[in-house]
Amino acid sequence: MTEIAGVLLDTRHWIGGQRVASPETFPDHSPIDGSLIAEISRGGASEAAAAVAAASDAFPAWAATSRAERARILHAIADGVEKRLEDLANVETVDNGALLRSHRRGVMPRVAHNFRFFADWLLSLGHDDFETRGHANHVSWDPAGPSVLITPWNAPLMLATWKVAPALAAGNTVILKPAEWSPLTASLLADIAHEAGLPAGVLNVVQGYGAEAGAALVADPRVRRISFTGSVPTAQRIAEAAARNLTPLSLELGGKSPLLVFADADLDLAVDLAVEQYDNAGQVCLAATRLLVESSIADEFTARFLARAASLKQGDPRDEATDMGPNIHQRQVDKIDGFVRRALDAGATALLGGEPNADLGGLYYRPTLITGMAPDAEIITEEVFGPVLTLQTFSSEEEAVELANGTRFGLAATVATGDRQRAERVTARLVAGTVWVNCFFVRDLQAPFGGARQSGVGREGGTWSFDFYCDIKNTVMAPKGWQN
Ligand code: TXE
Repeated sequence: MTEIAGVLLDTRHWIGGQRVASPETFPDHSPIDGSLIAEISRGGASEAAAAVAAASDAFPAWAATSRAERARILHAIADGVEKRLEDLANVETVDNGALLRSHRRGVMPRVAHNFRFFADWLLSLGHDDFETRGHANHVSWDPAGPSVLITPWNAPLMLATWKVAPALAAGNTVILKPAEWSPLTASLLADIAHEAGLPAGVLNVVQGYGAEAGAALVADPRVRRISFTGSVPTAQRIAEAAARNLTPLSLELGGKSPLLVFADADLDLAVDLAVEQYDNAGQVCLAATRLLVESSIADEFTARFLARAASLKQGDPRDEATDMGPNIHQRQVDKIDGFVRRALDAGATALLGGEPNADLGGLYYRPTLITGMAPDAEIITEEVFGPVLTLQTFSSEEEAVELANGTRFGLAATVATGDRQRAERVTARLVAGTVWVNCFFVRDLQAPFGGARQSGVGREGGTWSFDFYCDIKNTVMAPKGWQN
């Protein structure tokens, strides 16, 4: 057991209802100060195979468990999350560096809600029955089988439970592989699920590197669903492995989302929306990192934005007064800084930031605003995944839409305008999985979530999650041929 943020944790895998160690471990560092906080079991092919075997063995009984009982256990897991909310929030903050106040008030309550929502959804899920020329036609949602869920480090437990909750509710068994940079709350989730009465083997957690544990899991032919959130190159590798077994997969990938600010917008609101994009130190797939502002208001918008952004307090994410914590890992900071350096070398200007915050140590990147780059510059077209926004101007609605749709991504878009008709015209033309108008990050689990273009394949949320995790079956019974 390891003590982290006052919480005792078991950092071994959780397979078939038991803690299992690997011969080797890997180090887990806190982004707050770079210190080593835990050694984690380093899974590979044999742990992956054992977890898939456990999930396969547990599947028939869990699939046959009544919906009412599955829903009851999911609610019990939500109760456990709420009971251990402080532990989860503290451990997550030390592990991934996101704000403690957000984990306490926003993220962890939503983790519990993920379980409650899908438990209730399961109970409301009907069967479709209709008649076809006298034949009884029936559609059912059958559990698909063992499901591999591979998750990233920017919102570890939140994104993991978006997948775990619907997969379990649907009657599937799960092998969760959390990101190696933030592996800890998955381990606590295994304890909570066990205490809630989830049978052994229904939820398994395999720790390890993507190229080892992750690659072995997605290549296993016994796996019936793969759901992944992460980067495009990793998604391509996973899709290749899935293609060999024709395993259905859902991919939630990166973005380069725009915020379109029209001259008729409420400028205070538009500035608030823009500054909000620095949340979680910019490590949010949905973040509207490209500010597209109508030329006539660009100077005033920029002045107000810079004044607001200057008041952001960067520092220890455990401090209530902090607005922006560190980035996850030195490798990520180097990557962010590389994007910024190359943009500046090519002639762009940093109106704000543009470097790590040397006062706080190398992992804290200053909130940055870049302008003066070509429309096809790397910093406009590639996901930076740090607190780096770009500013471009437009002179017509046509040009705004063209710029907004001008990348290979299509995860989200945000529009600030005071003109309802313009909102309707523009939103209809944006290529994005989610479009917000005069708001940002309003998420309802009933709504579909996912991306167009290279931002993903498939949708998560409500009925879309159930359709993905189930084998949907049509049964047709003739009115003849019966003996009783
Ligand atoms: O992601 P990876 P990384 C983007 C963001 C970021 C970049 C790189 O731009 O800068 O990705 O982040 C597992 N088989 N996003 O390198 O590699 C890995 O262990 C199976 C956007 O951390 O995609 C981890 O659990 N699994 C994003 C998970 O994949 C493999 C969130 C994600 O890691 C694997 C995170 C393999 N071969 C990063 N290789 C979003 N959409 O929100 C790695 N993994």
